[in-house]
Amino acid sequence: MLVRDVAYEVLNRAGMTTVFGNPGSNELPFLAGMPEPFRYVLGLHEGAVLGMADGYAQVTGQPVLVSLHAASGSGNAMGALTNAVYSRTPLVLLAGQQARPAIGAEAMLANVDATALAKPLVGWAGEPSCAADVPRSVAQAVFEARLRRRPSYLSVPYDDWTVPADASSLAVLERSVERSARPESRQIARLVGLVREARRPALVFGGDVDADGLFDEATALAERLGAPAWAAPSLHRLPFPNRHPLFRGVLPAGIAPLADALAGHDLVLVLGAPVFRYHEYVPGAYLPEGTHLVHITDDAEAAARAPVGECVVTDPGSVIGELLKALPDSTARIPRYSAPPAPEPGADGALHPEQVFAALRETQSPDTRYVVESTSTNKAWWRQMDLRRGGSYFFPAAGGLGFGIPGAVGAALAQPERPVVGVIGDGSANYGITALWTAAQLGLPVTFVLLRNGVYGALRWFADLLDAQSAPGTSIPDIDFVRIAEGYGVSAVHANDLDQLRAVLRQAPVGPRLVQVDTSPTTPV
Ligand code: TZD
Repeated sequence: MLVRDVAYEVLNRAGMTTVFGNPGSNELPFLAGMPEPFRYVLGLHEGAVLGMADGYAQVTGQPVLVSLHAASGSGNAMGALTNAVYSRTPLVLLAGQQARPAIGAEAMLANVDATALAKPLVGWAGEPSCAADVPRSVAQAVFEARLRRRPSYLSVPYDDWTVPADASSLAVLERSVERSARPESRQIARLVGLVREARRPALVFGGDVDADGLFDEATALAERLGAPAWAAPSLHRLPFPNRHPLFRGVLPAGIAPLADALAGHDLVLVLGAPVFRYHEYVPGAYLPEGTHLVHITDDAEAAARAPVGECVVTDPGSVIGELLKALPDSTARIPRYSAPPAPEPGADGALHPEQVFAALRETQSPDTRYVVESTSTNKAWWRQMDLRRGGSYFFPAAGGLGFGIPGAVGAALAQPERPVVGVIGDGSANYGITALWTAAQLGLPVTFVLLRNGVYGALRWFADLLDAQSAPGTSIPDIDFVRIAEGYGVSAVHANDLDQLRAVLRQAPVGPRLVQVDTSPTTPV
């Protein structure tokens, strides 16, 4: 056996047989030994490669290998990596390194100081000290990604892969590493006491709740308490049915408005989110007067850096389960799900984004996964959508554009049974556009709804907020996504009115398709 045979066996046993990559010379000796049942998904740019892997891993919940070309490929993936860090996606980035004897003299394609390159984004970065240590290092990268719920980075010199494996390195194949951290009974007792004593408790759920498959449990907890529920700010996955009568929406992402939203609640229980991922800087008190915040997360770093609150670092699912066991049913009657309002009308021959979203709600299966990267349409989106199933909503977790199209492709590849719709702004589309080609090559039945407003709408809104209206570079007229999509092999249509849009959306896609819609400007808040 060669070193690479052992490495592939490590990956195989970890269930990591779908590899996303873009190859270069340093990676060829590894890729040349790829055995059954591995499959290599080629992306044309590393940003798209990483975004596809992120979408895939978020849907499967398992680590995914990303093969990158040395420093340049890693660099191209870096923007997309910021999203994977904040969605806590367990990616393993494997970067091809020059041959060992050529690294020191910095031959072309030497990844100089490779372990520093992806820091501080990755949780762990390594380069094996010798070929014999490669299989163990691959296993370590996988375990690190899974245990930390954060991407890891491994640089491997290409001459290592074809060295005969050291017999002792086979021991790594028998390893398993699991974590189990349940809350202690005294911690549960304190929480139950706090909740029981609270006069007006409120719940805040984060993306981890959806990632951990706790969507229905979160709903059950809110109903049990009869307590209002918010989604944590800067949301990347929806943890709660958005038209549920107890749902109050996504918390605002400024310090002062977030505190205002929670006014009147003596206890706020935050589960599966940082406290908090703010965005626009609006200073103020972190919490309203008289509000006590309890934070439950398995993310020790998020716990340590939070500016406010009492935190228990443990598994949110266990806490929800224990609370459901301990708390009596609420006597409050839960009213019915609310109906969406009539959509806003468009202007100047363009549709309002609300009309587009209403058309999606009316025509798409309730099972649909939406991968959304349309930045000024946030308010319109939540006004019109009715999402009642876990795993229905994905957004770039660090706000780094380039996740939408690739993420939708990865999600569709991971679980073909659930339909996938990418809702993509005309600005956002350009950062991950090459993933259209991968979708076409794989024949994935993804629908991309391309909202063309001709501007970086969210930046116009931000410019108003920051009194920076004279900033250049926020207009992007004259991009024809129908022709671009067709160039990548994706069938595409320009829907000119609502009837045509609805008619197109009613047809089930056979392969990838793009629907370009001209939309009128709106604001995210
Ligand atoms: N580059 C990257 C990689 N990520 C970013 N977030 C930005 C630039 C800045 N940016 C935003 O934060 S929103 C936005 C940009 C350029 C505009 C996106 O335009 P869009 O959507 O057409 O997709 P809207 O609805 O017009 O805002």
